[in-house]
Amino acid sequence: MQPDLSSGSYTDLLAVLGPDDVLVDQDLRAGYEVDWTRRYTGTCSAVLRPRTTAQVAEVLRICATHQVAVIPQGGNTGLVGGSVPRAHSHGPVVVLSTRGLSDLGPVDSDAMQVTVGAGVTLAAWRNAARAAGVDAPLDFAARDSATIGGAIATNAGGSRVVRYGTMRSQVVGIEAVTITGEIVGSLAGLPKETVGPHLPSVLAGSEGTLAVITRARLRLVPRFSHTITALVSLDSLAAAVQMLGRVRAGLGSLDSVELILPGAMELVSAHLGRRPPVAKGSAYVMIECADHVDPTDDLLAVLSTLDGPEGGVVDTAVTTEGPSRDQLMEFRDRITEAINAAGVPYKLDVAVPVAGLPALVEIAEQAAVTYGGRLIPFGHLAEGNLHLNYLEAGDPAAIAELVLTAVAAAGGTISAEHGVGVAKGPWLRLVRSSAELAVMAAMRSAWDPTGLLNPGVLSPVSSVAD
Ligand code: FAD
Ligand code: 2HG
Ligand code: ZN
Repeated sequence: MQPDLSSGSYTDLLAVLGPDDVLVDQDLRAGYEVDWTRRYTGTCSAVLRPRTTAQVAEVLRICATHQVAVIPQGGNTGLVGGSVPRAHSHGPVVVLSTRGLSDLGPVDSDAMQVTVGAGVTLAAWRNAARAAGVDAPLDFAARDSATIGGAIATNAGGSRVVRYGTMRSQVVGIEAVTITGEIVGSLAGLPKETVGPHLPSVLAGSEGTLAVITRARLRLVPRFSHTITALVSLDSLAAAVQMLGRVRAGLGSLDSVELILPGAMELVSAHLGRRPPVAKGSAYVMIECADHVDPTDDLLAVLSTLDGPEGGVVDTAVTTEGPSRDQLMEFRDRITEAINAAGVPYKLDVAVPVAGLPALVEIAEQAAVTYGGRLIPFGHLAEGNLHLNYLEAGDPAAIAELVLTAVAAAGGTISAEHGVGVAKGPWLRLVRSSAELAVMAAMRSAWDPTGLLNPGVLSPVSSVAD
């Protein structure tokens, strides 16, 4: 149970937001207090729902004055426990929901940019872009709930990173509010600006520990009229890695290269009640190409070079736009949903240089055998990014220690796109030296000297049980 807000802070917050946007009743707070996976939960003293940047500034000023900890929350689809209250904390804590910051500006077709509120969803960003004949460069399955602020704060990735990079690369301007209520940043949208550290880059991946992001100026990309999707089954993961080089070199229209390993394919097939349209393999790769001219022949030409025992291709299914493509894509898009339907997962989101993927999957399987759990592996092949989900994990900390140590030894990262949150804190030491951790801590205290913004997140002392 969290301590109540002091009467002074409560009265001040009510004066800024009004009673409908200061939620203290347990029933109203409940949905903000548990994460999407149901693994991370805690209680807060109140949920605050500002609708403007000025309100965010006022709210943060009040929290700083009364020493109230603040957990920024967007769509609450984060997978590392960073957007919900901790089970244990000292002093009052509020969740600051940014969903009310939902202004969507006009698409600037000349600059190929748009300014959006932090609470705008990825789907709304994409729909606005498409209505203007262009597109959003980032996409993933949580698109209807995940927000722009959350995507920047986690430096989210998704399926189009091979073509356009992570969220960090999409932000050409940012507005944010510091814990003392100062509004910082610029929304001018200058793709080139070299005047010291680049604020959008500083805040990308900061997970709500430096400032609350309120608006962003985002890059847009061409909307292609032709899309083709292929699902390829292969006889080994090594063959999938080998295929990656060929498709990257041979396909200028390459939009995504996603990986599904058999444990994940079996689970999602059962969840969808449909078998995949290709023969069984030891690895499945979903390739998407998009272009202004039909890329089908290019894709088929590259795939034909992989036929035969050397290429390791077992079977291929190809589809263009329409219901059959949507159905094919569900085998990748709905894996996370299928996992959640089967239980409360323990998730590791890691990346290694692509050649190290087969060895890593073996270690991940070994961890399941040794410490208990059913491994559901899939991910983003081009970035060597594996999502290792463990259902009924016996000893999550031991699984993490084994897998993350191997990841670090292979030159990889303990978080590719989901962030550190409270889930990965104890393993930061594997990929950041003490000098680097000291610089991170100094930077954090420069922004937030009394440690009120998202305490416990991105911290080497947080733990899985937090
Ligand atoms: P939240 O979950 O609310 O918050 C995430 C973190 O950002 C927290 O630390 C929070 O404090 C901070 N934060 C949120 N808003 C702000 C703000 N305005 N200012 C400062 N800090 C803030 N992620 C990927 O990268 N790639 C994927 O392919 C992907 N697929 C997913 C599929 C599903 C089905 C689900 C449920 C999740 C998936 N995710 C994926 C994870 C998640 O959607 C992303 O991390 C997303 O960026 C989180 O956005 P959010 O608005 O839900 O943020
Ligand atoms: C994806 O790539 C997401 O689908 C979610 O990053 C990964 O559920 C997961 O582990
Ligand atoms: Zn992912």
